[in-house]
Amino acid sequence: MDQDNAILAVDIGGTKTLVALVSESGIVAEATVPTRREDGPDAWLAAVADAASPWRGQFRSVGLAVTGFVRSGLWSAMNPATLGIPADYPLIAKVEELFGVPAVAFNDAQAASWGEHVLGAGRGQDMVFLTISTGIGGGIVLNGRLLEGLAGHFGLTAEGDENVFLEDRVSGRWMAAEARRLGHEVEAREVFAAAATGEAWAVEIVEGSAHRVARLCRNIQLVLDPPQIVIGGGIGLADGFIDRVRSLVAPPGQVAPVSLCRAELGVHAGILGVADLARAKSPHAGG
Ligand code: BMX
Repeated sequence: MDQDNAILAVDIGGTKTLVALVSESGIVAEATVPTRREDGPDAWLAAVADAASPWRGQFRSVGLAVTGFVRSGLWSAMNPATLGIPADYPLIAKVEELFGVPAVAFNDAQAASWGEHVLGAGRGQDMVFLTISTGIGGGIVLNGRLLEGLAGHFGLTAEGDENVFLEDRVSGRWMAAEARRLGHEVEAREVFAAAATGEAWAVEIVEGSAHRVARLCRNIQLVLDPPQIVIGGGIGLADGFIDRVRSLVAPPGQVAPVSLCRAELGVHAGILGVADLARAKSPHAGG
């Protein structure tokens, strides 16, 4: 491994945090820790430092892919229900102090889009990426360029005429809450398992979520008409979910089909994407 050119890549999501040492040829080592939602960002970063301690001195910069909004090195929640990040948390400054190397930060789904564009299902093509997990994140690659800022925050679009975010009616969190409302104390994973055996309450929840994702895909197509929409995330990749979305996405009478495909990099899209972005932002002196 070219140690001088390795990146410590970190993906902080609303449920778990993935920490990896990534060289130019791929992932060298990785660890997953839970994102302890109540503990706050100092504790989340301490857990990252702990997980990365075996790799001290082996990376030249840190790439962060984080749920929420990042601008000028400051990190904030868009939807505190996905993760309660305090407003304008000085993410880059804290990470640079913690690790003593430069850091870059991107939204988690935007980083994952870039990963899928460079190495995965969207290789070499323009694409829209959707990750359906704790929330719904997204990213847009147009003319080979990743759109940054708010672009791709599809989960925060309004749902119906209610004053709620789309992701609050689709995501894993919503599925578990809906199951509880219907008398089943289970997580999203178990909702899928029950739906697969035909339990009506579970089928209804999965269908409801898939229906709203299908409508979102149709709207994305009407705005951007990307060659493909790549779907990832724990819910997005759950058995049968994409097939359900596909069957709902093109009601009769509508013209062009939406091209949906599965993300190829799975949980690694964010860390692979952000490692590539970190490398591009601070090219190694030697090349
Ligand atoms: C929310 C928002 C996005 C994020 C998406 C997926 C917050 C904290 N997050 O829409 O920035 O990309 O969730 O996040 O406002 P994940 O945690 O489900 O991966």
